[in-house]
Amino acid sequence: MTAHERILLATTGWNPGAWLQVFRRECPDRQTVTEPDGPADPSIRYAVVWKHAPGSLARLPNLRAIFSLGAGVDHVYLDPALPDVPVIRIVSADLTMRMTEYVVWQVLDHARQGPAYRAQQQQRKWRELPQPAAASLTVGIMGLGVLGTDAAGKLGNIGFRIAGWSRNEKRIAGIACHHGAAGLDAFLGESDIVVVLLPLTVETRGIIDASLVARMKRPTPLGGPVLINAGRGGLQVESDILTALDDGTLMAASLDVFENEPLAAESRLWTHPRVTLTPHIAATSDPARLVPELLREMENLERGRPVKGLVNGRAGY
Ligand code: NDP
Ligand code: OXD
Repeated sequence: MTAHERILLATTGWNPGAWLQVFRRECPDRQTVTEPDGPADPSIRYAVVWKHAPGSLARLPNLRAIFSLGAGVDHVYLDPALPDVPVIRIVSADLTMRMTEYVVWQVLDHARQGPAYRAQQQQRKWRELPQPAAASLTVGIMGLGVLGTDAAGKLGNIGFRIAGWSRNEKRIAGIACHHGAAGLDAFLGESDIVVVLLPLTVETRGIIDASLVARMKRPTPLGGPVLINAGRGGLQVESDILTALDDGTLMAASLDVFENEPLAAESRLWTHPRVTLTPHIAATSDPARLVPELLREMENLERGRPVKGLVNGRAGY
């Protein structure tokens, strides 16, 4: 990339300030801007985006690639006028470790009866609950990609049995792997805690619905199946999850992502006693850690070297 070629930072809902500061520090010889000089600005070489305005990249004549500021790219493909250039997502040890921390935190919280003990504490109730050992619980990971595989490994080290579900067939040591629609029931049937780390695509939208919850394992050592979703809110049907929690089909849920974000103040999920809710923070994208990696990916692209985060546009992830 030459000095007169520029990087466009296009975000909605995220303050671009911190990203801009790091781009300008790490890449002083090229300009990073938040607005192009008109819709057909010839100087824009790369767009780095989080929920960019649909259509805003369509006429940039020299755009070489679009970089997502997250691991997920569903927000990129919302643009019906997306230019036909490579889409590249974040694949980073920093982001991966953050997600693994979240998954291990939530799995251990459910495995150690955290929600029930917090409720007992509110009532000053001293009562010991059944405590299954990690080795007697199976954690099922939906989505055995970069994030799912790492979380699976760390949970396996703690002693949990691990099952996994992916689109394509896989063989991974220590994981009972299932794949495709045909493998879903077997996967659900052996998972005491289901962790969802799927991307949001046309195939996965709304996959966590009443039908899926009804097919989850029961009975389980925790009194019923537990759901943890840190993938995307569009994967879940929130009304079905609430019904399943109310009627006991689902024991408990940890949700980091929601159909509409921020979650509406009137949603019953906020106050449900068996829901643990976080505001889409499972794995935060940290500019200081990720900008140098993004710049390395740009350089790899320019030099014809392998690009870690290259997205399969047809699959949508
Ligand atoms: P990857 O692309 O590496 O992995 C995706 C996995 O999902 C793969 O194993 C893939 O299968 C599987 N998959 C995709 N479609 C299907 C399908 N139709 N049926 C079964 N399995 C399917 O993604 P990452 O692991 O990097 O990230 C996963 C998601 O996590 C992101 O897309 C993003 O939405 C979310 N995320 C959330 C964050 C948060 O803070 N809450 C932060 C970062 C990411 P296969 O291996 O066969 O291709
Ligand atoms: C991501 C996210 O996709 O933060 O990285 O959700």
